[in-house]
Amino acid sequence: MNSEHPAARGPERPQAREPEHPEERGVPVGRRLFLGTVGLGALGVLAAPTLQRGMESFLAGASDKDPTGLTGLLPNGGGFRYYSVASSVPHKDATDYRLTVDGLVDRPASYSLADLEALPQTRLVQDVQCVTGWRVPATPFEGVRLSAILDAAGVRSTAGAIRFTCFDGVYTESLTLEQARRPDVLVAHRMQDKAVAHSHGGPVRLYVAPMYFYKSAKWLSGITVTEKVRPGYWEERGYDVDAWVGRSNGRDDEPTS
Ligand SMILES: Nc1nc2c(c(=O)[nH]1)N[C@H]1C(S)=C(S)[C@@H](COP(=O)(O)O)O[C@H]1N2
Ligand SMILES: [Mo]
Repeated sequence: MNSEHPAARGPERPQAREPEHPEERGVPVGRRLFLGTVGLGALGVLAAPTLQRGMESFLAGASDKDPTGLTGLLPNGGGFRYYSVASSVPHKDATDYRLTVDGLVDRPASYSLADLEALPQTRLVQDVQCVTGWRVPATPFEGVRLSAILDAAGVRSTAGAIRFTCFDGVYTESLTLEQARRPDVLVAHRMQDKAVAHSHGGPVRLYVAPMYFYKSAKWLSGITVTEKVRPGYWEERGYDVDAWVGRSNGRDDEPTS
């Protein structure tokens, strides 16, 4: 864990959750957090509320340190909020952007932006849902299916998962191989029918349509095929690895009972 980051500092540091209790499955999140609190005893009392506030307290921390007060307002356009766990991120463009593919593959590769643009393109339009509650309806993303990049690399039979790394130097994400091969998972270079802006993770970000937006790693620079899932940045801090919208520890819907 990197103690330089506001999210990793101080009494509000999100605590890792114990593995999910079986009886929590499928229960709406408010109820689930309550059950988790009871089930986990003293640890739960600390962990559940801090987990719930993890990303918000991170953002609050970022704006506290910003004398201009602009961080908290960073609109990122059309209902999006700007998230970065790194305080500054280098800018990359068509001249210096590279995406490397390595790990348990027969043909490691390095793609430029032009290489990615030359491959067959897929455009998806679905709602973006952040685990902290905000949603942006019907957002177009366009790029190369992750499955095509994996097929080109020749994934070995021992492989079971993907680890994603980012040129912010901090953020990581993960998917199982099965999830990564879904047709609604893209290596995206367009968002809202424009080139992905730097603030949105450009020139290339991951887009995992069926999952909470934290799975959609910005400033994507590495795809490593691994044997097992290695939990990503927010997952190490308690968020679900399987981040299906409405079926994981987010807040898609209020409890219905
Ligand atoms: N590299 C990187 N990717 C990231 C994040 C981050 O902090 N760093 N935050 C995630 C979260 S929690 C969200 S909601 C979205 C926000 O994307 P946006 O800034 O385009 O709104 O990016 C996701 N991908
Ligand atoms: Mo998020």
